[in-house]
Amino acid sequence: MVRAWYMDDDKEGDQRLTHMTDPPQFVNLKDLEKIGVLYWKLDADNYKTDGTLQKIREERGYTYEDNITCCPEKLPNYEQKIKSFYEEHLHTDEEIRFILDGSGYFDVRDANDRWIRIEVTKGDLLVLPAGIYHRFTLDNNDYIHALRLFVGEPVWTPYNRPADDMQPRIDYVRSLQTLT
Ligand code: KMT
Ligand code: NI
Repeated sequence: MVRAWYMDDDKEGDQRLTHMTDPPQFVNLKDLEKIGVLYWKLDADNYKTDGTLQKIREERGYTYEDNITCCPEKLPNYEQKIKSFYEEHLHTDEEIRFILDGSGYFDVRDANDRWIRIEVTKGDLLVLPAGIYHRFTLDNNDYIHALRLFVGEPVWTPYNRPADDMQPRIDYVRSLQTLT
């Protein structure tokens, strides 16, 4: 089961720590859906043949896929990339990641602009909607291997906050009214 929780206010601390509040305030999948975040648990060892990812791909129009491995040896410009993943940003399209191995945290802003930390591990398929402010960090295991999916030709460009005047942001904020 994927876990998600509200983050504490420690902005200076190590980004790779959990940053849970005391006591923890967990967030469930329904609450994530209300901010447009989608989640599926798949079998990361059999997804190529069991048809589950294929079905989601067809339903959601994901035509592109590639791999990303985040560790110093495999990721070109590792330090710079890790830093930019953790800058608060949005994209003009969905960010879709299927975790094949390792782990990490996707942080997303809720409707009240509070950070929710989503812990992802092997078998988690996470979809962040276009226009949501978010960021990513590795955890203390320092390793994640994921499939990146996309509708059409991939555009990975991050638009760092503030990007409130961008149309995908405007559309996303409007969509919150119907989701919530
Ligand atoms: C991103 O865009 O933040 C990433 O691709 C992070 C690594 S994939 C889990
Ligand atoms: Ni992103």
